[in-house]
Amino acid sequence: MAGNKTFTMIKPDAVKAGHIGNILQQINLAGFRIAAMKLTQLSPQKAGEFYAIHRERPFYQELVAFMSSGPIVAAILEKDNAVEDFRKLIGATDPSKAEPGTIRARFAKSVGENAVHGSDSDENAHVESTFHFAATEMF
Ligand code: DAT
Ligand code: MG
Repeated sequence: MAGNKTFTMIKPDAVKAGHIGNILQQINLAGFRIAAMKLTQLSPQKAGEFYAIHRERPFYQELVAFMSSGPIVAAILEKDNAVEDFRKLIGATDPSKAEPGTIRARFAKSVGENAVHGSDSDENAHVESTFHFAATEMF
């Protein structure tokens, strides 16, 4: 059975461009409840750990530099079938291939600076949530 939580980040490009409010509104209108949330900034080391699964990919250094370049909004979102439904809401990794109306189609600049993160499995949603939040910060 699919879990009911996913983890997201509004990435530095979208925070810088002033899109926090519009992105959170779209998330709420799609039926997700915010179970945890903070404005924070990843150090290069923490960004490297978060994306360790991609360390052999050619874009890893660029990804770590970008994700630590400015503040992000980290959040845990709750809804039935959260992981899959949130991946649909954000659209494809490359915004030029994202369905019209998805968060990445609306707000992302490029495949590297693509506005939002969404967990890709229930297991990773849990790992990523506990990476960013203590139990006392989850509601
Ligand atoms: P997603 O974020 O859709 O799960 P992913 O897990 O494959 O995508 O990659 C993680 C992030 O790495 C992605 O959001 C942006 C960056 N990235 C992926 N492919 C890239 C590429 N070809 N060039 C630059 N950055 C890339
Ligand atoms: Mg991914």
